[in-house]
Formats: sequence, structure tokens, C-alpha cells
Amino acid sequence: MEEEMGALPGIHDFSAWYNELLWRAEIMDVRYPVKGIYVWYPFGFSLRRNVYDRLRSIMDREHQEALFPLLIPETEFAKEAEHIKGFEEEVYWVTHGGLTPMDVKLALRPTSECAIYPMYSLWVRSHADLPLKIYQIVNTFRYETKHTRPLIRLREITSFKEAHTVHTTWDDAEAQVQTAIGLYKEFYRTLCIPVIVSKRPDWDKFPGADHTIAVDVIMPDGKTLQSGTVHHLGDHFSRTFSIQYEDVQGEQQYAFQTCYGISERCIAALIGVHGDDKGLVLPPAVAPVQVVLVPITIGKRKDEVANAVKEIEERLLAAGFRVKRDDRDLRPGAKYYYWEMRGVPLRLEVGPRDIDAGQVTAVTRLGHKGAIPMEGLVDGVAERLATFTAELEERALEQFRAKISVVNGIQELVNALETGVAVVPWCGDRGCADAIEEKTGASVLGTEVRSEAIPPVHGICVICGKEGTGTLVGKAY
Ligand code: 5CA
Ligand code: ZN
Repeated sequence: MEEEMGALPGIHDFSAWYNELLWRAEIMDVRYPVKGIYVWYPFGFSLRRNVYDRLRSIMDREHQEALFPLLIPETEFAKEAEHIKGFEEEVYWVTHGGLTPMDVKLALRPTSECAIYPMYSLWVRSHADLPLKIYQIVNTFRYETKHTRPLIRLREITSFKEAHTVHTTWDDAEAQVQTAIGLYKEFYRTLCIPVIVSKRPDWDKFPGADHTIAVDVIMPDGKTLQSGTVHHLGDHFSRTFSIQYEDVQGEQQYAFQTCYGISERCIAALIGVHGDDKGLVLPPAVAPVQVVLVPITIGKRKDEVANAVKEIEERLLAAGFRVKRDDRDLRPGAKYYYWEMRGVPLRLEVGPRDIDAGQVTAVTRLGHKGAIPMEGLVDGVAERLATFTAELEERALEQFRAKISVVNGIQELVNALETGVAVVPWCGDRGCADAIEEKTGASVLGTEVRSEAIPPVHGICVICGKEGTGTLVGKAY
């Protein structure tokens, strides 16, 4: 069986580990014959569904979900000059309907500003309509020229959650930016993933935005993964798409907007941050299987064990757990290997000796072994899963802290970047950022760094010696 395929590469060789794991754990199949476009296996899709259910429930508290078209006419796409300039090299165009050339060619949305805002122009009439907060979860297309990778850099992003809000003032939009960052932090907390929030430098902001705040995750190889962005759009788009409202005095005013997005990179982050040499490790909140039941059938008591396992399954299903009974004709060791690869938080083993003792043997994916008495089964499982979540969170935070250094000099910076990211004082000048990038091979990711693991940093710019503030530097995916 699977053991005969040879061991999974160690997670210290992250790229090899990641590529192997994706198909061994049946997350993504990369064999689809178009570069940068991949297929979700059922197991991966079930993980996606659990993760996006969480995201949806967070969004639904203060947004409405809607659905806008995939195709954007060139006439709309060309309206916002910076936006089109930022995306022109990444757009897929539909130029023909059958054999007939289009009068107006159609873009496959790389993101949906130009599909949504013509409609906002019709929907927004009065200050009473604002704020307007809508999101959608759709696929988007970007002709990425950098190295494509499953879940990380796709040409068809299959799971793009994008929110688009409209406000009466710049300050209201800024307040929404802060709210959105809070929502993303909450979302990543439910996945037990620590994040760093920072403000992208001007040259790296979203095309058409006033400013961009990003959420970065640190992967096992020390590289950062931008796992969400929040953009203050000012009134740039409202002016080009004519999104106006009548204020209390009866005057027409341009609205202020924000947008913010998360893609399936959140699942790459989940896989990377928690995984280990045996494969996936998943938080119970999103694990497709939370508890796997493995019958240990030695000798003659096979039926008795099978019945006990069925009873346990029924009790756990009735209590609302996602349970899988594995009664395939395989050795228990092969089953352990299989479910460990798939990140199942808790394994319950049931054999004749457990039945005699009125218990089940419980082993967590982090390797803790114990017994749960049959009469307290449901509570015992709930308790084990809660402890597991807390441990996972703790472990992720520890690894996160170990990958962040606060440094003051360029050589220290180079050293720190061997194992992770660094926060260094930088003056804000582009020239100094370029020099940092040239000397380190890493990127200046953002200022106004916010994270539980990083104190506020001030000092002199590592390049020019002028006054600087703490800036996140890292090698980015
Ligand atoms: N309209 C805005 C907000 S919805 C927007 O498109 N922002 S974005 O370009 O920054 O994309 C949002 C997030 O999607 C990024 O922060 C990143 O995490 C993710 N993302 C961007 N491009 C890709 C890609 N090619 N593959 C996977 N994820 C991507
Ligand atoms: Zn400087």
C-alpha cells in the first residue's frame, strides 16, 4: 500500500514535501493539462469547504453575499487607468464567440472591481444606501508569469473571496479597512495560524488603491506567503465608475471604497504552518475527518469489535463530530499512516482489550496517547480535540516566533533571513529599499508592522542612517 511508495520527504525540504503531500493526501491533482491550473480532489475540496464555511460565517456577520459575472467588457475594464495598467499583462481575453470576433472583447476577471462597480453606480443613490458591504466567492484568472504553484500562485484562482464596500467618507472607508484586518486576523486564528500585518510600500500596493495592508504568514522554509490583502481605494474608482450618493444636503458626492480578498492561499498556509514529516496536521475546526475509528481485530472477537466500533461511530456522529470508521481490510499500521497523512486530529483504536477495560485508546495527531472511558466518550473526545487545538496554536506560535528577528544592521539582516523574516529600521526611501533588496535578496514587505510577536521598532535606517521605523523584510512566495 502507501507505505511501499517510500517515505514523504521531510518538511525541512519544504518544496519537495509540499508537492508530494498535495497528491498523497489527495488535496490537489497537478496533472491537469494547463499550466497553473489544478484540480481539487474530493478530500481537498472537503477541506476547502470547511475552511470557506468559516470564512463565510465571519463575512456574513456584516456583509451580504452576491454573485457578479465572470466576463468584463474591455470598455469597463479600461476605465481606471492605474488598475488596467497593473493588470494588463495578466488578463485573459475572450476575443471570439465561436468563429465570430467580438465587437467588444471580454476579460476573464482577474479581480472584480470592473464587474461590480458599474452595478454599484446604479445601486448607490443616497447616503441612506451606505455603507454597502458585499462579498463573493468566485474563480478569477490571472496570467501569472512568476513560477506557478498549486494553491499559492495559480492562473485560475478557484476560491477568491473578495469583498467590496462603499462609504460616504474617506475615514469611514479607513475604519472598514481596520475592521477587515480584524476579520482576517480572526479567520486565521480559527485556523491556528499566526500572522503579521503590515502596510505595503507604495510601489507594491494594489493597482488603483490609496494604500494596501497585507496579512503575511511565515511558511516552514521561512518564506512569507501574502495570505490576504485589504485595500483603501479612496475615491479613485468611484470617480471613474461614477459611484455617487446624495448627501443630507441633497448634493451629489463621490463615494469612498475599500476591497479586500483572500484566496486558497489560506489553505496553503494551513498545510504549511501545521504540517510535519508524516503529512498534514489539521485543526479540528476544519479537518474533513476529526476522528478516525480503527478496529483492532485480532483473534476471534472480530464481530464484537466491529459492533463496538459501530456503536462508537453512532454516538460520535449523533454528537456532531466528523467521524470516519476505517474497516478496510488493511493492517492497522497502514491505516494509521493513511490518516496521519490526511491530518486527522484524533484516532480511536478499539480492540478486545479496550472492550474488556470499558474504554477506547485515543491517539492525537501530535502523538499523545491515552484512554477514554466508554461512558464518557463524547465528552472525552471533545476534551481531546479542544486540547489538541490549543496545542496546535501554541506550537504554531512558537515556530512563528522562532522565525522572526528584530535586527539593526545589514549583516544581522542577512543572517536573520537565512531562517525567516526580520524587522529592521528603514527610512521609507525607495532607494534604500532597493539597496536592502539587493544586499539581501529579500523584499521590503511592509511598514507599520503589527503582530503579537513583534514589539514596535524604531532606529536608524540600515542603509542611510536617517530616522527609520520597523519594516518587515522577507523572502516572499
Ligand atoms: N480586488 C482586490 C481585493 S479582493 C485584489 O484583487 N487584491 S489582490 O490582488 O491583492 O488579491 C487578493 C489576495 O489573493 C492576495 O493577497 C493573495 O493572497 C491572493 N492571490 C493573488 N494572486 C493570486 C494567485 N495568482 N494565486 C493565488 N492567490 C492569489
Ligand atoms: Zn534610508
